Amino acid sequence: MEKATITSLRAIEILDSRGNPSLAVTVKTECGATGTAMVPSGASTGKYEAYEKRDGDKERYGGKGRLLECKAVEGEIADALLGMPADRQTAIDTLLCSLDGTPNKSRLGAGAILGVSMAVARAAAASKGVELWQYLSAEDEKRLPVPMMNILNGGAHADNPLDVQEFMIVPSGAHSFREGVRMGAEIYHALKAELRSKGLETGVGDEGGFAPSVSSTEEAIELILAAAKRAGYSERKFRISLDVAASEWVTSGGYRLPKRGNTVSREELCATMEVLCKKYPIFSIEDPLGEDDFEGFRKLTASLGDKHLIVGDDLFVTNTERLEEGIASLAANAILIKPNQIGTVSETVRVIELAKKNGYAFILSHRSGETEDTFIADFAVAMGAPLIKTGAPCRSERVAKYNRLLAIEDFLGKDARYGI
Ligand code: 2PG
Ligand code: MG
Repeated sequence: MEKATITSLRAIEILDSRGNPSLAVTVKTECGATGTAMVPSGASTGKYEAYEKRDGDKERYGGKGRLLECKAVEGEIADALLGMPADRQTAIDTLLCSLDGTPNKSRLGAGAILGVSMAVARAAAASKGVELWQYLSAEDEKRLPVPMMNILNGGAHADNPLDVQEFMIVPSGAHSFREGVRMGAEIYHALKAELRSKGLETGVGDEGGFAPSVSSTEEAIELILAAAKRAGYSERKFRISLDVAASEWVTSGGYRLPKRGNTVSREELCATMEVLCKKYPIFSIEDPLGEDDFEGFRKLTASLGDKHLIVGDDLFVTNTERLEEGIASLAANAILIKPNQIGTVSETVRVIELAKKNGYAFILSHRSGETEDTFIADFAVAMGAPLIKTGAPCRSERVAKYNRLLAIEDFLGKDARYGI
């Protein structure tokens, strides 16, 4: 038997950062190497995402248990994978997809499949005695992604009156990842002081950003600008990114802002984005329109795309077919990458390759329901990702990814490149 031959698969139900069940999968190989992976979970999920299978047993975790997925890992999946070499990632991921047999991984569950796929990669790296980012590495140049830190939360991630889901600080003018992290953290703390000085709340939302009782997008941006100033950073040093998560707003008559309650048309929404980009140092806008509105994305990309990233998250759901549709229709110029939207490591790599080939920027991303797993940090470096969004510099499930990247940067020393 080869060193990397898979000898056991184990899955246990664990908790994510919202206290909902997730699962941790552990793969062991012949040489004694192990790899464990934990899967995340979204709140503002796209309707074309791979299917996250929950038990539906109301007696346990209100129906959100993951025992069926754990059973699938230790049963059907283990039967198929035991004896296979863990370092054949593509073959294993293809096998997982065909074993499931559905287009959205709904039979075995995307959590089970992704958990196995990531744990296999980790076990293979361990069996070779290398780090995960080294094992998955697709680029010679070693690049640390620019962090997009979500320091002010709204939408489905907070109970405040803000309809826009995420307000991120992007330390684009930093010279290294660690300097970028420092800038983000300093602005985060200055934002806390700014909120206090205005008598606003400083409790945090699901991704660690503050969730004050403000309702207007402009007011939220002004607070961040004031915080950056308070922290001593000029506008040359940073930019601001938004995730509108507008799929959450779609109604038959246009877009209904769920918290404010008013309905706007696609054209009005586009006009609002154009005004924001004129007025503020906006770097990117994610999901400014709904997940089926390719035409709206095309229009906005035509008007803003030369200076801004228009990012498809729910629009593309890390899916090559949907990205191909976007490329053909000139919709968006960047894609958010979330491995659990598609369900295997190899499929995620394929969509990144497609993005690179077609000049789309790509951003590695966490989910709002996370664990301490740091797979996406290693993956970002391995893929040469220019950007990563993984929440505020607050809450350990967010900070774990930033801390992992700090360690990788330290390891790389002067070989580490940083910048968009
Ligand atoms: C998003 C994500 C992550 P969720 O919309 O980009 O920030 O949120 O995981 O809830 O889909
Ligand atoms: Mg999003």
